[in-house]
Amino acid sequence: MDNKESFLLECYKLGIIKFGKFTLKSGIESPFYVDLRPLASDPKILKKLSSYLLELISTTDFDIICGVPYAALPMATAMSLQSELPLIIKRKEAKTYGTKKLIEGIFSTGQNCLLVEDVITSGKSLLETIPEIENEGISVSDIVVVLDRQQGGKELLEEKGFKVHSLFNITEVCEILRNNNLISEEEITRINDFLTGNEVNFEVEKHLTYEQKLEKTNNSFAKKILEIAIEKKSNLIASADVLTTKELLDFAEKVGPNIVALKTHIDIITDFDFDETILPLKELSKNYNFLLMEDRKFADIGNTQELQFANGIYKISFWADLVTSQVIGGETSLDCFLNVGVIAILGMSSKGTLTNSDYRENALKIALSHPNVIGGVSQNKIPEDLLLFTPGVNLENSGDGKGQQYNTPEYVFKNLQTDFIIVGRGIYKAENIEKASLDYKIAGWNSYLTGNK
Ligand code: S5P
Repeated sequence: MDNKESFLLECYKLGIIKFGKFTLKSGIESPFYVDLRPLASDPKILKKLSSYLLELISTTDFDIICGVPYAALPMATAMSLQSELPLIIKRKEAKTYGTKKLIEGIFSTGQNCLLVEDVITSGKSLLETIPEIENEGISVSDIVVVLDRQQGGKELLEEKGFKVHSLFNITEVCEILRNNNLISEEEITRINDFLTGNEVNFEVEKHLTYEQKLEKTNNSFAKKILEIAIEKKSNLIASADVLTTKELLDFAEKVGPNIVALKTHIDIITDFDFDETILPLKELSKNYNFLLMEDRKFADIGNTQELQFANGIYKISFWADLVTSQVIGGETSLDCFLNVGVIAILGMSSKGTLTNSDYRENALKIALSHPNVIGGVSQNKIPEDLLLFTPGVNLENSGDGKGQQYNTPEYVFKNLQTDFIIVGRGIYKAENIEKASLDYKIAGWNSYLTGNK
């Protein structure tokens, strides 16, 4: 992924572009809406943006810099700080008292001003702004723009003799979002139709609710987790990546009321003892009504997996309601999992994972062909016949320095249409575990409700 692409993805996460049906200032209905103002609230992003914008031009060609109010003001300020081009400020309206100035700051006649704009649409607002600057004896030859909506504005200004340097256009943005599975084909079609002047079909695909999924499934483990979700108004799975039986049981007690399932890596419990660890855990799962999901990620031939599933000290088949399994062993490797809901690992959240789109597609075929598979773990959308479980969720961090990559609950429900979020350190490392689990429960549930409106 090149730097510009990953930069755009960082910006996208701040919610700068939305897809749906939006009425623009002109009254036109647009399938996307861009608002770059949130960029200014993230100083690191604003700094990077400023560097990218400055790369589009040669600063020595200009004497001063000015942002079109308001969205471009912080951008122009950041560019001024970085390039040392002096900033002038253009008011939206002239003051009605005092100096009645429209342009504030220090400038002199004949200076060449670099104009900064966030989004260019028809170009009309720039064509109104430029004469107001030129009236002060300042010349404008170049405009840098973060995003060109490709609605003729750039061409119009270029016809009038201005050089327009844009960092992204909407086609590039869609391409990057498509490569990262963040935009659907329908949304792309709507945008293309909009840009080429064709009629836009705004009908949106509806996602199935938990109730509808419950009605559709025949798998008893899928039914169970959906019933719990509906009853507890939760789609939260807490990952109990702790090291002792005491910690595990304490954790289960604290998060129990807020979760649909507790995910374990049972082989990291240093003092594991079936009676001491599993029996009380099972009791807690009954009392608080949550499932036990053993994240064993089986990855062997069917026969070995069968042995690993039922034997050894962990005897997973005796207590787990759900297990995760890789599908690397191929078609029949999942047949050994009986009386358990299988969650297939289709795509991983870690940086550089080998689960590329080819792998995911083949893994999905295997998952879909097995009635014991209730869903998949993935960072990408999957068909609604399977439940989607998404780890790599954290409200505070974007990574852990060890390859984990995080998204927010809002992001995964909106963009991946996930069904269940899996949260580990966001909860078990929190100072107040009960509160953290409640916060994630609420964030997950609200994001689900928003996505199903
Ligand atoms: O792709 C994956 C699949 C899984 S199951 N990425 C993951 O992080 N997981 C698991 O989810 C991982 O093994 C860990 O138990 C949990 C995420 O923990 P966190 O602390 O990063 O939230």
